[in-house]
Amino acid sequence: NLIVDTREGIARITLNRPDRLNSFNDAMHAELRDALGAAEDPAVRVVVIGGAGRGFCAGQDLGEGAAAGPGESLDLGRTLEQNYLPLITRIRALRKPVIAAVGGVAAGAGASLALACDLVIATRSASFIQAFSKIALVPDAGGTWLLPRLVGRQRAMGLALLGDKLSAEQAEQWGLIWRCVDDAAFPAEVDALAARLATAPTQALARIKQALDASEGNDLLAQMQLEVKLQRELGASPDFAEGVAAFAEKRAPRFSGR
Ligand code: LHQ
Repeated sequence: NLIVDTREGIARITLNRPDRLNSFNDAMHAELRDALGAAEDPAVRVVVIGGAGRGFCAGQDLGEGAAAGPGESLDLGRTLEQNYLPLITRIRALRKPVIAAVGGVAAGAGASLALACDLVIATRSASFIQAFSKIALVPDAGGTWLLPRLVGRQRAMGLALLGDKLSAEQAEQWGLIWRCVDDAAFPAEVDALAARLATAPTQALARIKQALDASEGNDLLAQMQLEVKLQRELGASPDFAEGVAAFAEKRAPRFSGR
């Protein structure tokens, strides 16, 4: 259900159930948890999550057993607690950038997965669908938290209440995603972005991620105090020494990620 390829500091994770638009079953969740665990290895400096075939991810697999039959009840909360909460928290906690490479539709919890990543790059033909309300559910896997923070209350409301398809171009204009690129250029653009981040000062990137995430709950003073702590740590890092030396010597830095 998953293809993992780790080389040159880049862990590429591909959701691989293309005939179901890479929707999640328990097995794919378990494999993704393992892959993200393995990506904690310091040799991995950036993670790319993409989808096989024409879609990114259509959220929860709505096949067999997805809804209760007459007189039955089904605990969707348990699926979220066991699968989606650990997935999203793992991505946010990972001390390196995680890129969502969205080469097609991202729907339901598949959209939440993409939006929980640190940078989202998409093909021009890709789209984002808050499909939840269409099947009488609420955006989950962090959706109700992520959406208003990314695009504001009004656009979040419109997306979540109506569940219409949002084009990648509109998503970029709204700030829901980082960039959308022409379909033909997409693989090269994803590679270039990943390679750039894989040769960047990883410890600094990890702390940038930590600080931006912490800002959601901090006031200005608390946030500046966090910056003091993080900058103090980074001041002792080999990559900071290398960055300053490279600047003085007017050459490109060679960051080790330490
Ligand atoms: C699928 C799926 C899918 C199975 C396409 N499952 N087969 C929910 C419940 C429990 C707890 C946790 O949280 C959640 C959160 C959620 O994620 S709820 C939202 C779940 N996702 C959706 O509601 C999206 C459902 N899919 C669609 O609306 C469409 O497939 C989209 C708009 C994404 C794409 O449309 P098309 O490009 O027209 O493709 P398609 O519909 O023809 O799909 C291709 C195949 O993939 C098709 O199978 P088939 O055998 O007919 O070729 C679909 O049945 C299958 N597929 N999504 N989620």
